[in-house]
Amino acid sequence: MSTKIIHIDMDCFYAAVEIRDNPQLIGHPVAVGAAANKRGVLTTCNYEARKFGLHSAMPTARATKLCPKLILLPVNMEKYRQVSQDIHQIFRGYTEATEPLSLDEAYLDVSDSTECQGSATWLAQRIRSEIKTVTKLTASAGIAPNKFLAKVASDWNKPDGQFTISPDEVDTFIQTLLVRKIPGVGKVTAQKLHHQGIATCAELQELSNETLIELFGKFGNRLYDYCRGIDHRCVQSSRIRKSVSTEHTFLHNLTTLAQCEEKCHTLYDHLCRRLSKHDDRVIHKQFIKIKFADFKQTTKECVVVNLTRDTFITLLRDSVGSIDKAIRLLGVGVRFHDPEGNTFQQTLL
Ligand code: TTP
Ligand code: MG
Repeated sequence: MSTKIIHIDMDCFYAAVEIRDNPQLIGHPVAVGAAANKRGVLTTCNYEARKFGLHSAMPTARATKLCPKLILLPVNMEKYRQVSQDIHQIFRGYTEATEPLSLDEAYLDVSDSTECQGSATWLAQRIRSEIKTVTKLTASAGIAPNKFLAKVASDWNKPDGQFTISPDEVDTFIQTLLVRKIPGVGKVTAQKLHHQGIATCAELQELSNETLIELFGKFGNRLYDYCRGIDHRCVQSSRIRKSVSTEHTFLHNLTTLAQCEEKCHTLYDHLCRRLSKHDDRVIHKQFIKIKFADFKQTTKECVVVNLTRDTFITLLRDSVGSIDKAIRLLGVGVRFHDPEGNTFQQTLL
């Protein structure tokens, strides 16, 4: 199965939060940062302000010269942290394989996801739409076979857009990609390359690994791979996996218990296949997740000793009863004993 990575990044994050909370700012150039008289810089600015050439880290004094009508707001980290928690929670609702990069950005490995019929492009759309519903803010996404390309792609249709690079498009895409678009290539590296007459990845491919290492040290190795569209880095979730689950959104809503039970069996088989990768873990609970046609969601779980198919059927029956609302999504999963918590319990016993 091919690797599918989504990189999600909020649009002009701090500024967007401020504008959301004060709609009078809509349509005006807005920046968040420290005042010019404190020799401050902008942390970010909205897209209206970017039209004047403003950007993150620009001294506020210069920014107000370029854009005299700029509305400058102070940084309010508490607020951004709150929104950040919300979006990272949304990401984890789709996969535990999420790697937060900053308050407003993360990588998601969705290779195993069966949602959206396995389409990472649709999944990214759904995640962005959920972000919009929950936070009233927009995000952009890149979908690609590795982290490097996903990150490049999330910038492609910013703001409020997304871009997919499928595995068979990588070679063509990379040829014309400008080296300065490669994450980690700043002004200095880009200039060094320009002096060698190199502006695109196709041109960068002409340099040997040795030459690149000579020029850029360890980063040279990375560049050698990146300009070929290669990146073997895994999405590194810092969390210990707490659960494994699988779910499916149906093309046609389910309206009878019999239909749900049948789908439950298929999901169970898929779950067992996924669990084979985690046979060192002890299962603590089984749960079922149900999303109704009106997008309301419910989960029901119970403590178990052994994983059984019948437990899911019981949970299903308990949750939906006689089904008075059509069902658009069903999911089944297990929660593991926390390996450390487990040891603690054993010593207590
Ligand atoms: P970014 O995602 O780099 O920028 P952004 O979200 O403002 O804009 P874009 O639409 O291009 O993604 O950074 C996220 C937030 O981090 C940003 O809103 C403010 C903060 N930040 C700083 O404080 N200093 C910086 O130098 C940068 C780049 C960002
Ligand atoms: Mg951003």
